[in-house]
Amino acid sequence: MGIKITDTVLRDSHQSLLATRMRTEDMLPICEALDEIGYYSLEVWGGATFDTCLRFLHEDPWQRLRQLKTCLKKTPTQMLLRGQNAVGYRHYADDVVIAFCEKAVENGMDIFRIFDAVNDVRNLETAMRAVKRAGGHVQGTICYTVSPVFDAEVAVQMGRELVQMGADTVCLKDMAGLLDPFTAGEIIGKLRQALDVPLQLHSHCTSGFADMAYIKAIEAGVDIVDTAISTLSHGTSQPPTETLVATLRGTKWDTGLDLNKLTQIADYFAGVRRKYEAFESDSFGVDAGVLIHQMPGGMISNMVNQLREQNALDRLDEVLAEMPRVRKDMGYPPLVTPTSQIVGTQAVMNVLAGEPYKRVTREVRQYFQGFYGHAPAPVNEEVQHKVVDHDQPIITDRPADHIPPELEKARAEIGELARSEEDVISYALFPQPARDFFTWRNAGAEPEPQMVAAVAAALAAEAEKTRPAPAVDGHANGRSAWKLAGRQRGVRAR
Ligand SMILES: [Mn+2]
Repeated sequence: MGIKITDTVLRDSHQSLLATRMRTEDMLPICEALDEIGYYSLEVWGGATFDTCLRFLHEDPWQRLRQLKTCLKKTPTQMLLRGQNAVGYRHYADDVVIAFCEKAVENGMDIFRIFDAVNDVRNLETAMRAVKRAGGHVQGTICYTVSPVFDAEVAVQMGRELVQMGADTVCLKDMAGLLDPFTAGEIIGKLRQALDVPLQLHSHCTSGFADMAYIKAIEAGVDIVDTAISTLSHGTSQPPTETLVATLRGTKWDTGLDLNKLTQIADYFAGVRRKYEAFESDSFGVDAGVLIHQMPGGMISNMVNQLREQNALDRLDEVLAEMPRVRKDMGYPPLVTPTSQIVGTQAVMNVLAGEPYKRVTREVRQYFQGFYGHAPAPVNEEVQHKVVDHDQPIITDRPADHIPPELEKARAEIGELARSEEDVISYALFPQPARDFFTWRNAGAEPEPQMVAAVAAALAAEAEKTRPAPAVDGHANGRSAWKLAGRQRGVRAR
């Protein structure tokens, strides 16, 4: 059976390489050609793209989806959904998650890759059920992580649960590029034996493993892999589409895709990439450091920013040593948005405060209270006792059962500014960025022209040099005038 390909060029590849800044205007002209390739799917939407549309690009993410769907007549659209976090950074009430999934299907989304940051399947239930009911394809997701409590057996167990819950396909998602080739072969092989549904693999080239891991996974029986068109591949992005197509040509895994057609697409995106050059991350090629510290690239740059803010960059080594201890205390969560930021920030606080958990973030308190779900391993009870207020209960049931409905409250709050149900959902997910966007849109403004943004960025850059701002997504890890200005606008908007 030929290997099927999901191209990430419209989502993860520009999230990884260009700080998620690619605009719809740069996607639409190539959609007809993309539609002719014969991809399994095109990944077009996710948390960071949704957020960036509202926050930085002054674009309506729903409109982007509708426009893409109009041009992609044959190729299924695919998105990444953070389970109960939908496309945001916290657990939302069930009514928001359900409304989001229903409207996403209605606006043209076909395949939903649904994951949870701590691999707690209860956090996937509502989204999976809503997508199924709306007629979408549910891809249940296992987040790959390197830890003493994650292995092929754990992955198989989770895969079985996902299929029982109705997953049409199962994805092994390696968000940090930590999956080495032989482990990939082992896990995919065991999943293949245990599950009857198609298997997909998603990885990143950050450490240099991914191209090799894909081959071992293909030998072990994976059905679909995520690649990026060559001109937006490698680095922290996915392996190049064309190289895999050429590699498999003439074998039993032949993708059947046409290299000449792919070349035209690669040429087009070479031009697009130049347009967003200022957003390019500073790291090129292989980050071998990942092989040692096993942390996602964006996580380290966030910790560096936080230390720089406190004038404590010289303590980075202590923070790097503290991070695994915090992760152990927290029961070895996979390091993916938002857990990567939660663990990283706490490691910084532990070092700077001179005493572990003397100061904790709200997120850490909630995590130890159970509001992110079951950690993969038991949390450190001593730490739990220290950080959770004594009058606060520790919850062990599904976290979203503790969140009252939110949609009607959001509708009342945003009032006339919302023009559609989609607007209400955008507001429920990202209150301030959505309100700012609606206000700006109602003023009759056009999408922010790129050149104006560039000039503003250059002017702001000097003042920005000493002030780090929070990264919007886990992959963006460089510094440039563009990125700083974008973040600065985001910070102001909050
Ligand atoms: Mn990814």
